[in-house]
Amino acid sequence: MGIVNVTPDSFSDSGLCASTENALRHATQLIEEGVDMLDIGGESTRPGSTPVCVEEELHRVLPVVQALVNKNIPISVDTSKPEVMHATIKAGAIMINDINALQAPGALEVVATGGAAACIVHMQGKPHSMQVNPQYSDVVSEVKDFLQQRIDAAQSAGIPRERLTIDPGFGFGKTLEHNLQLLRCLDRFTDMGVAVLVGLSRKSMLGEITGSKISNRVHSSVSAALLAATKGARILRVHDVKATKEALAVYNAMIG
Ligand code: 7PJ
Repeated sequence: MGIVNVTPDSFSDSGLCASTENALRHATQLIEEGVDMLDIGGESTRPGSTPVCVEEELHRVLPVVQALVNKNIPISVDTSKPEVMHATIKAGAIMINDINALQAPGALEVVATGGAAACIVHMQGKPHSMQVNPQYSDVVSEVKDFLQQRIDAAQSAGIPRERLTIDPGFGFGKTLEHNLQLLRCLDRFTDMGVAVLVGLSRKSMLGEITGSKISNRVHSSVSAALLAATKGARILRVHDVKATKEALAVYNAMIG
């Protein structure tokens, strides 16, 4: 899954994809690199970020989705807002990627009636303050319990299990040690009977390990993505599509 940010204050592109045109150019490049799916996001969720209103988010995301649906590439939309989910599913998006795990009133129903797939992400707290002092007594069990509750809620709302994906939410209200425990125990999530999606690309936990700033996190991102794949992750949310695909090609060749 290749990341396309349409946010002026986006986490890694710093405004590079601020316009529809730039976002489309970036999406086209990822398609050329062999991406399997694109994740379009109009609201930055980096630690400390502030939310945008529905109108602004739709203004950023919808034209990009509309332009990409004809390109024969599956489109996911990174949003927590039911209005944005509704409009983008109508425009042809096949998946909703929600760091708020479809907890907004109406979100489950919009995804269920729209026939879309969904990624349910764990987050402790909210983006503006989630990294202040994250605490767990047992991070793996707590994240797992939350995701199981959301799987149950989604199924009750009429979203079939086959359309669900779960994500432990690396960096979303977690210290480096929490993130490492989750990665170490990723097989406990792949055991839950729902595909696991992992987003580690260029995240600050990689910078904490290597000391590299965000523009120099390609190698650590590819390593982390590969480790997640070996532990059973089925979808990797990445910035560096070509590099990640090559790492996966080596792994796949090895395991035959
Ligand atoms: C994730 C995400 C992630 C899923 C972001 C960033 C921050 N969606 N959206 N998983 N991260 N499913 O890319 O660093 O980890 S935004």
